[in-house]
Amino acid sequence: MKYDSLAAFPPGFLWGASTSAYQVEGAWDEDGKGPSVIDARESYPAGTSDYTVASDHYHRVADDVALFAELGLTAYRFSVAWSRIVPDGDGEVNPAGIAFYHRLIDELRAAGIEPVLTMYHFDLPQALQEKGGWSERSTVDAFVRYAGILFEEFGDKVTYWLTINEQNMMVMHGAALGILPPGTADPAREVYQQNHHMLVAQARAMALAHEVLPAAKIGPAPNISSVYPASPAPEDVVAATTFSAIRNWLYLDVAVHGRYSTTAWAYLLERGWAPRVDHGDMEVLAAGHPDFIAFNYYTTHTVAAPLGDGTDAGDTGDQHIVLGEEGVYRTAPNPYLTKNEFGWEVDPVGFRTTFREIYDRYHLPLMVTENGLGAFDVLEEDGTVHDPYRIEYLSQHVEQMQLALTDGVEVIGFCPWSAIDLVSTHQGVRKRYGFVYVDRDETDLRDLRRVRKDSFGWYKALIETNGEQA
Ligand code: BGP
Repeated sequence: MKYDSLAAFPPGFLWGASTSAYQVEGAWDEDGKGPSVIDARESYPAGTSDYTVASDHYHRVADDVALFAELGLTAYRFSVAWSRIVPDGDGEVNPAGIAFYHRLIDELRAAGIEPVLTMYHFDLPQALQEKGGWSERSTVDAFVRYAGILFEEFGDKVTYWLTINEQNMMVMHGAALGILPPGTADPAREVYQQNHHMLVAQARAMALAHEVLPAAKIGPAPNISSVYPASPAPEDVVAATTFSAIRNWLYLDVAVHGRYSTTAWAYLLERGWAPRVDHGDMEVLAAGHPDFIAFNYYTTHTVAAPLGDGTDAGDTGDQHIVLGEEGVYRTAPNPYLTKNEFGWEVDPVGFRTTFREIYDRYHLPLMVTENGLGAFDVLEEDGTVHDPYRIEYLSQHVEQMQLALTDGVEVIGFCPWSAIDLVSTHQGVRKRYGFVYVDRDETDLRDLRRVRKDSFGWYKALIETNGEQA
């Protein structure tokens, strides 16, 4: 379909940007914060920094929000560190942690920026992990209690709530993202039990939000992307639909409809990984309704039928590069796509397809909570940072988002990753995503100075014109 003209972004469209607590805040053990699984991680990829200081946002929150205001953001998506609010996950509440997020939210509101709050972004309190983490039902209760604390404290200041960031990536890459203790027997079986518990926790949190905050809007925030068959061979198409069910719909079907995707459930049964579903769980799942769907999008995936010869499977430890699963699907190169410096395929058109797939399936408003390009940005001697590659990536994705809007998809916001440079999940500080450069490297914190990149000016102009690209 080719349109003569594209639909305009609606008034009030949320032009945002995203971060997460452990990647940006630092102050990992200050003011009563408890350790999270991220802080307790034993090792980091060779040569990369830990998260103890990150971008030092905790100490620079007012200055950072001033920059976001200058950028013109109308929304800012951030996460609350669970262990800042409840240091051991389910015990006493930490008033200093609460105060920090009040300060952040108040600064945002004063600047006219809509807060979009993620309740949990990979950083489970370590104390809960030591008690079994998401394998235990008690973690479900702890999450719902934590959600209740957030609703009570921030409910009159926050409209948009996200439950769990990229639950699907935590499940599919549990070892990489730290939810599975090393040495877990039968990790895949365990991780799908954890997944079920997270789904129950999410449904209860959504129901609670609607009970105590009638005006709130709450939704899940998985990473969703279209899956292409490597060829029109029917077997490749089956592999692609299987992978899409396992990767995408398993999570959203439960969040929206309160039931598992048929294909995903068949896969879990066949593998012997179907979770134990307790009496009452399905009712709980059915009672949790999202008001919108948030999703993160970086790339698409292309898969072929498995060969079943022992070579289908692999795992790079990077959630954006999938290498297949023995007997289920195998990855295939997509000759139509280029790759970024980290081997992730770049697919703006796939963004539009992903929008359509989600919207046609659920008919709920969509908010993009991550999309962006990681790169080795350079701070020039004259204090500038030129990132034309990021501008190109984002403008192509905005164009496809506008096409999706024109297709009739209800898109309510776009929050690229990331508002400011932060510590990446896989490649440390060097891999940068922000509109604002943070002057530090892996080991040398230098002055952590903030520098506006060229993309800062580009995004500011885009927001000022409500998405009209030059
Ligand atoms: C998403 C995570 C983010 C962020 C992003 C980029 O999966 O939700 O926290 O890390 O990916 O990934 P990376 O930092 O590995 O480049």
